[in-house]
Amino acid sequence: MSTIFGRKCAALLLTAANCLLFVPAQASAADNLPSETPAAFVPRVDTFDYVKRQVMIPMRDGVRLQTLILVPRGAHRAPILLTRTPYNAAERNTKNSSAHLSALIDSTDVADDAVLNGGYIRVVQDVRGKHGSEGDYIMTRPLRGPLNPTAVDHSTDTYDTIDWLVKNVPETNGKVGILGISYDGFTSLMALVNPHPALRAAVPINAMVDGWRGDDWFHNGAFRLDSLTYFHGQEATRDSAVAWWTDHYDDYDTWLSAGSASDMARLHGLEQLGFTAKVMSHPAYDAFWQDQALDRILAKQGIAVPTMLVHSLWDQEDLYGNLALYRALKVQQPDNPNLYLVIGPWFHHQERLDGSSLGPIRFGSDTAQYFRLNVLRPFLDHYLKDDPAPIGLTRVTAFETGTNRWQALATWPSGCAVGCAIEHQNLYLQASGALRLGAPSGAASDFESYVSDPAKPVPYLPRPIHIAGDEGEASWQTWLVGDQRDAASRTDVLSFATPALTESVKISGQPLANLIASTTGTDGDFVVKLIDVYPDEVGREPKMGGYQLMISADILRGRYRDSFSNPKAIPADQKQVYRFPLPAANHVFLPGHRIMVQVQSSWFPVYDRNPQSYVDNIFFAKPADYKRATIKVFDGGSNSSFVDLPVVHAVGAAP
Ligand code: PG9
Repeated sequence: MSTIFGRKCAALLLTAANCLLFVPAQASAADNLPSETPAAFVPRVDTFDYVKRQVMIPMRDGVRLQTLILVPRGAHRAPILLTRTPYNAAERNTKNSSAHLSALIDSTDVADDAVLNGGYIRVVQDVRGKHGSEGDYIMTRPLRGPLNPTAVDHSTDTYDTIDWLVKNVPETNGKVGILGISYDGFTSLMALVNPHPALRAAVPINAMVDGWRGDDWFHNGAFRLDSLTYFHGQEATRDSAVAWWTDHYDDYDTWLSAGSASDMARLHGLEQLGFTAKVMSHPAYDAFWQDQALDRILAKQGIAVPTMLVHSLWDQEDLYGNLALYRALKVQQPDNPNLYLVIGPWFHHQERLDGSSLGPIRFGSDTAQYFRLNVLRPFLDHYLKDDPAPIGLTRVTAFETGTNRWQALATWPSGCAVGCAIEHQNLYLQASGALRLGAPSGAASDFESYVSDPAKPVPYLPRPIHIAGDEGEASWQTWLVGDQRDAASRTDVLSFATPALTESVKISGQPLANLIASTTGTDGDFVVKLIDVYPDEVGREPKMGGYQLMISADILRGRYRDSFSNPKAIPADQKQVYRFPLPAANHVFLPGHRIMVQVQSSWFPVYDRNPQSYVDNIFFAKPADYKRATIKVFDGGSNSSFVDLPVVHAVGAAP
């Protein structure tokens, strides 16, 4: 660059200050108006209470991953908290430009307390193929092996990253913890496969563990339509900058008018994305899904790093994974010294936000803050600090809903710390909408019926459903606690309820749906919802009068009733058993409340519509395949459908 300083002034031997005022008469046009922008501006950051470094860390295959490192100023022998994300590390932690770390590590970061008050170094990295990182993006990239023939995966990338961090961040004590929510929970779990020796703690929160069984993509074979918008956001571009478009205000109309999931995918050009084709060619639970399910993988190899699994009871995205993993690990090693579990009354990722309420359900205290300060922080400090305090936590910390209290437990599910036992009891669906704990009554031929029409599927929220934008986002987050009265008043939803309870009923663990049903179709979905019905009027909370709160609910695609990997048509008009576990609950139905079970055959547009006539692959169902069907749910004598409840009973002292 040619500057006045460089040429004219130097000749005149003027000081820089004088030179600024000197305008040579004979200067050429090019020399006259130099850029006012320096070649490289050096920002002044020495007053900041932190040091920020943005580095490209090389992986074993030469690909470099963009990594943001935030070090509290003056940190010395500080542990590192690492998160690996597809959601833009730089955007997440530098969107606020401030001299204060507290403005960068805000409520979007579940680790804020540890970093701001505990002196941890915060590191956030873009996974390969996303945002500032190099390399190829593969959705939830499977481990090296048959599904991933390359030499790299999230396990190796985490290993290489930790190796670099402990060698290149002078302020660290060499101990690293990994934590993250959802996708970042998945990457935290991947770090546990062949872990780096410096990895001393992991906190996978609401992690995606098995995309088919009950996390983001499917539940028991029913496809979650919003997955398509996610594929689009993640895979269309590296920077996730192309927006998904809609053509109706009401999502119900948007998805219904599109047709099948593959029709919608085509409408948005999703055949260009690698993962769309993979998902659509694996509708059943085959090796593609089984071999990347992290509960299976980690149960085989065990976990050698202290790990705190965190589960949300009303997780609208990853309701299955962490508890499935906990179960699998307990089977493999019942007294695993490295395993902790937290169960909280939250929606997906609410752990980092305010946890005083979920929709209209109030918990009497900020449960998320309690988790962050009293559970997460002691765990991290114990395993990552140099001179750790005793951990002071039991193996399981669970929030009991209904009574709204934290429980310190030895294992899950256990109901209470001492003095109780779990006894499975069947809650029988009975004629005229009755529901009964104990022996069923009536004749084996009794049934209730409804017509399930794919042209008018049951909406999962009252219409219009509009999830885009902040307001809509709130209804997505809270939909699992949405009032089920709208559903109860439809003719294609069956409701069965107990009388008002005279004493409380406490459940802990997974209820199990056991429907005995027939359909005039050759395929069909079954949704079973276990509901707490509030008393008709509620003094302090009048709007909760009669509220129907889902405690546990899920869907089963009928073709998978006997085998998740080998679907088969349903013989029309023949009784079949549809038996499937519902999500875990830790709930007390209080006196005056009623227990309700609802049964329906669609939940739209969270789940794609079952055409109700058997086709080879529902992703490609044609308009003519979608048929009305009459469903009979049997509810008498030996054919009574039921929900098996894990009921907690006092043994000796009250629980
Ligand atoms: N539930 C989201 C997700 C996780 C893993 C794979 C795909 C989606 C998330 O919130 O990150």
